Amino acid sequence: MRAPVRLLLPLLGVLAVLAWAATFLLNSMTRAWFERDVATRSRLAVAGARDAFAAHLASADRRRLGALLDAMSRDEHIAGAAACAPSGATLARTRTFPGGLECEVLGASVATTRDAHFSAVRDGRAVRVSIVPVMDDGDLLGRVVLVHDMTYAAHRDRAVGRLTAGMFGIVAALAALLTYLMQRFSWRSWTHELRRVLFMSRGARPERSTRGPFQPLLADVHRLVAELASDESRASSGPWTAERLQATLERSLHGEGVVVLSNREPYLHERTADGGVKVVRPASGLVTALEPVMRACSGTWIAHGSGSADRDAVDRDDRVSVPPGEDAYVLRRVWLSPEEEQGYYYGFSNEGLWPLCHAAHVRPTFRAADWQHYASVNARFAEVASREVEGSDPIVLVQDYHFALAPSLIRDRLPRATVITFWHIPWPNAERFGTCPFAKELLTGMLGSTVLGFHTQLHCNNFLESVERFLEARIDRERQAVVLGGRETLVRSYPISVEWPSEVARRVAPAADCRRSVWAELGLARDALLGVGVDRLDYTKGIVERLQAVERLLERFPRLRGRFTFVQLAAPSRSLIESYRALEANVEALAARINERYASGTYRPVVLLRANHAAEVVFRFLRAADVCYVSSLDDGMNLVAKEFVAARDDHRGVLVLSRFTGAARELREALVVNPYDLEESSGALAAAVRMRAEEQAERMRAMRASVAELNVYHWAGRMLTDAARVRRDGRLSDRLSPVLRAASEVHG
Ligand code: ADQ
Repeated sequence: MRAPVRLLLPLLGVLAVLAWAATFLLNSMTRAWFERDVATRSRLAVAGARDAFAAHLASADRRRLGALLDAMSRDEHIAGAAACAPSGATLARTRTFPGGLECEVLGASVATTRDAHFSAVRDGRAVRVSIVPVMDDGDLLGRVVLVHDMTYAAHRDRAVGRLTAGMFGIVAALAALLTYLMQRFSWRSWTHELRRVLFMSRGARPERSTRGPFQPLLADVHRLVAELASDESRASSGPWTAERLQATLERSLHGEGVVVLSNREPYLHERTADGGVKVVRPASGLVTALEPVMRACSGTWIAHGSGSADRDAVDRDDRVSVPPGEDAYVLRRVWLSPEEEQGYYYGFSNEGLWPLCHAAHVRPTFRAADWQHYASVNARFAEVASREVEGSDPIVLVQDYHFALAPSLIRDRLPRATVITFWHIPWPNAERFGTCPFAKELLTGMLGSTVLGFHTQLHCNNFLESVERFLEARIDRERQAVVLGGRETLVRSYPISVEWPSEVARRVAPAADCRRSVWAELGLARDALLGVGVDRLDYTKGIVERLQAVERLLERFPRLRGRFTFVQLAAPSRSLIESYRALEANVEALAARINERYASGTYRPVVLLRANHAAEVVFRFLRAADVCYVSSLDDGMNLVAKEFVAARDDHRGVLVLSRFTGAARELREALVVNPYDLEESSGALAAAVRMRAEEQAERMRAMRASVAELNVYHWAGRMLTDAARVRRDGRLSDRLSPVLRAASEVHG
């Protein structure tokens, strides 16, 4: 055997031992992090609902304890939860609570007043059990048992194992390559090369200034392992805030500013009657959600300039810094001709895609001419986006159904871009989607994205089903990804939300003051009861059904006549479209009919305030209300429901919420109704105005805890973190492929 080959075998042995040791070490470290994280999260979860637990444990109220535990175990990592009496008896537990861990069985572990944590295996799954006592002035009221599903930790362990094995493979390949080089060169130069590679991979300086061909690769692997570890620890470190989002962007995405693409702009400059200019925030869920994210991340927001004074406000490059006075990011306006706006916005987007995606009984209209405009406007925005970015691998956030084609157009121009697309409205089932003559083009366009997000898993499933039906693409259900033409798109659910803590809520007066001023403004009697609705005038929002429920309420409960008033804040929307004009007329006629039936003296049961109100006005009404009714017939999420919760820091007010909203999946403590069922919805309104203050507070606390945790920074943070992971994997394989190619060429 020649000397180099003789040396190679022991070297491979040493590398194998090193790889095993590294895997073992990394696994022990990450395992310890996960366990610490689980303990902290358990303590925080119980502390967050401490008051409610204390009350229900004290009264041994099994039903309410059950509801609280159900709310807690909505966290995807919690496999089950139980509440134990101080005696060790089980008071309540979730349906999914694994057998064999009941309070009676835990026995000795629950004997102290300190929290305890241990690992176990249940039903073949690794779990971590946390037992957290609930104390009151030194007295033990009971304990909460949380069983965490640790399968994800096992996945991470395997990932670390794979990464280490990958490193071993790479180093082994390098060793083989070096063997070959040694055959060609001298023993001395071989050992020199080996020393250089190994030393440099550990960060030591090379003997000479030349960089070995493998040094950047090994340095990358080291950096990626470090990033993986730091990402994991960050991912589980406390609530999402603007600061944490910024930090994620900086560390995981190296501080690259993001470029956002949307139709609606966050600020419009509008000319006023007296010749001045005012800045307006449009009534749009997309803007509500994305604006605080952009303030945190900075970058450029590209949107259609639709305000009457928009052109006067921009510089030579059609840019203006916003928010006015704060200059946190740049708004880049794109101008459209009236024909383009008609075809792309009113036509294909809002007469085609909007009714196609919402089950609200308005027939979609697809015109070939509208499609042409839609395609050309998408191409224009994609071109502007590729000019606005910095570098060749930017992060572009494409927003909503106006830009289904943009992701692949951006990818054609910038193959290394990370394109995150979010679809803010529902995705219909494949059958329904197939009625669109441009189904294939839309799907192919969207699959230019790196990450594609919807509000709910149901919408993701519908999308995957549509891809399966209409495209020749591979669907990887385990990774929730689609592979088309060798490119992968992750398809995940990211439930959108509002900023928390809410800046607007901070600026608005306390609830009692809001109530006083709204009462005065509407001329309400002292004992009046107030219901509120806030929407764009859109047929998907169920405003007709809402007013019908108010009418039915007054029919069924005569004592509420003269007392119950429903105020509807309604922003005119898409008024150039016939179905929207018909809706406005319907809503007005219905309000007039109810008022005619039940008005008396100064009392009017329905008040319509038709305007795009300032956010502070919206919050003032939400804070003043006894009940907020969100009655959408189909709604991706619905942010008004979450704004109502954010506004109610007084823990009062009841949310009546349509079960056809994405929000109903999170806000379980709302009174959830079918808005088509007027008996059910009017009954829920009656129950809402009669609800005891303690029950209101209890429900509101639970909803506030949920919105606080799953806030808009959580939404954006999860998407960016997923994108960062894909980006990192891509960079690693970019770095690996030339080296592996070189190695195989050398061997070949
Ligand atoms: P939208 O259909 O616009 O959003 P929504 O989520 O309810 O609906 O948000 C509306 C926003 O506009 C809220 O911030 C609300 O306060 C504001 N608004 C409504 N009426 C107003 C009025 N009269 N005056 C002033 N402001 C008003 C789309 C999808 C939703 C999804 C969001 C975000 O249809 O399902 O929740 O995007 O993804």
